Amino acid sequence: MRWGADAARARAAGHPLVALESSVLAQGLPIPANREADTRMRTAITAVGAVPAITAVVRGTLTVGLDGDDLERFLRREGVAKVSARDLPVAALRGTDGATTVAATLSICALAGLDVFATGGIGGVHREPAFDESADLAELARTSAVVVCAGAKSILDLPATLERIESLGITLVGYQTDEFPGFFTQTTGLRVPARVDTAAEVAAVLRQSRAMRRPGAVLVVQPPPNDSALPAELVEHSVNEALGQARAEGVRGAAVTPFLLAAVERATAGRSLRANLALLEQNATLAAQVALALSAAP
Ligand code: PSU
Ligand code: MN
Repeated sequence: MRWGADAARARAAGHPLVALESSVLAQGLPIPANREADTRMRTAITAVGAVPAITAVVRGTLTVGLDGDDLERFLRREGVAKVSARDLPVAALRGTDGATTVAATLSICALAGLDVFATGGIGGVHREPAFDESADLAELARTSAVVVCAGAKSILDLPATLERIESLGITLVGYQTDEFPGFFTQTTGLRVPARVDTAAEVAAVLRQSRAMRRPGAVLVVQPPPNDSALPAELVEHSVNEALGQARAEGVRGAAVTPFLLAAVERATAGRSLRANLALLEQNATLAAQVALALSAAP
């Protein structure tokens, strides 16, 4: 494992770190919005007083704190593969440049001892075929960390995803909300089992979970910010269009999520992209606050 200079310094000094994934930069968002996402998330975390650490596989080396020329290569997506948790061993063996999904990032968090991770939306159960379930859920079930997100992407089957989160024993809390947000939308009509209102409370939930030796994550969901969230009807319509295109083109496997996100972006004339950037930034801020709360005395 390699630590970037800033991340290594933070770890040595005991400063709070926030892990970030790299798949959202190399696959999830288009160029140049991916660079904007990187800047906004890192700036947000730094503003709170924590240190951002992007995870990645850099030429086969698991990395915490992707930076410099390596980060540039990922932002320009020159030969960068999407890497989930199960892909890590082969990527390491082959010397691959791999952008880490939520699942892969969680594996690296466990190895590196990172407690807090901010992302946009987790993967979940796809609408079709329903057996296409993101490995993000299984890794959430076996990685003890706080994961801040805006729910699961609206391209997924959200009720089914919520059921799987329950089955897998993943602790789920809404941040200042009683609802499971829909990533692009604030409301879904689906309820979360518990609500928390402060970052300190989130930190306390992780401490409880660890005291009980629960193996899994504390998944914190926060709705996208008011001024950029999309109306549910627009998202529903766009997702249906995107699913039709995916079906027509026979898109499968790891390519499905990036394909659907790009199709929704086209169908919403870029509004989904603005929402995506805003919620990534907001999640980064909350994750940094949680990291600070965790590093303070309980
Ligand atoms: N959320 C986004 N953009 C993304 C993803 C999530 O806004 O690109 C990525 C994350 O890395 C997530 C992955 O872990 O999509 C899920 O992919 P899959 O369904 O193939 O597991
Ligand atoms: Mn899949």
